[in-house]
Amino acid sequence: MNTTRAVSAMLLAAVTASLSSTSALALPILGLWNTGVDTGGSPNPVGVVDSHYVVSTGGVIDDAYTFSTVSAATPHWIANPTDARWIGPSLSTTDSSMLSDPLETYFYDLSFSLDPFTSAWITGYWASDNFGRLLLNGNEVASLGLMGFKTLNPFSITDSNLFVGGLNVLRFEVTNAPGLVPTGNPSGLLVSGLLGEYEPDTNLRLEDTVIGTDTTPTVPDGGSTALLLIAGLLGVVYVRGRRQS
Ligand SMILES: [Ca+2]
Repeated sequence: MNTTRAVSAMLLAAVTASLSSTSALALPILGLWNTGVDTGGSPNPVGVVDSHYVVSTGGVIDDAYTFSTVSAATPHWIANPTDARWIGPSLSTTDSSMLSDPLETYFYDLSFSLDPFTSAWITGYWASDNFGRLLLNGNEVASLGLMGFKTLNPFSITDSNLFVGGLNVLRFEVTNAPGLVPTGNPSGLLVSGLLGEYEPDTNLRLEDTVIGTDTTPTVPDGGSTALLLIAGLLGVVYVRGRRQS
């Protein structure tokens, strides 16, 4: 591709981006994985270590294993849905009713990145054994009680101010409470139907990538911005063409 054709392609991309900036264009937030799934999003077999959530307790990184909810160890947990699996700090591939986890708070962190955006939101369902707190970038957005394991509970994060450009951390904080009966007392987390979208800040992208060093604040104006870009890029095409000719 010669220089003129390359600049023409840039021109087309700039116009397309400018036109799209005047309407809502929602893109999926990548990296929002349900618990207990593989790299393709399919549920893992029992005992497999979750590869998406970074789990820690007491500042120490731990593994979170995939659970079966037909085990005698977890008879009170809501059944695994089709798109996710319970995960927890203990490996449980046997039908033991005495599985117990320490009375600790377990942090399940899921990280994702966002380009510059104008709005963003996340929805999903979760269950926890026992108490649960859900935080986005350190801000609590939902919580579950002692019996948080009995149902899949919906949540939504719609306050765009809680999201940041760059790295975001969605933290599921699960605290195992003392057991009520003298049997096992497991802890675990289930996240299902996790989805998110964001509307990219196309004006910011255009100014950053095309105009470059101009940091003067501008009032968003799709029409005049497009005309300035077209005029500027056509000038580049003309100058390049003159040099080549
Ligand atoms: Ca428990």
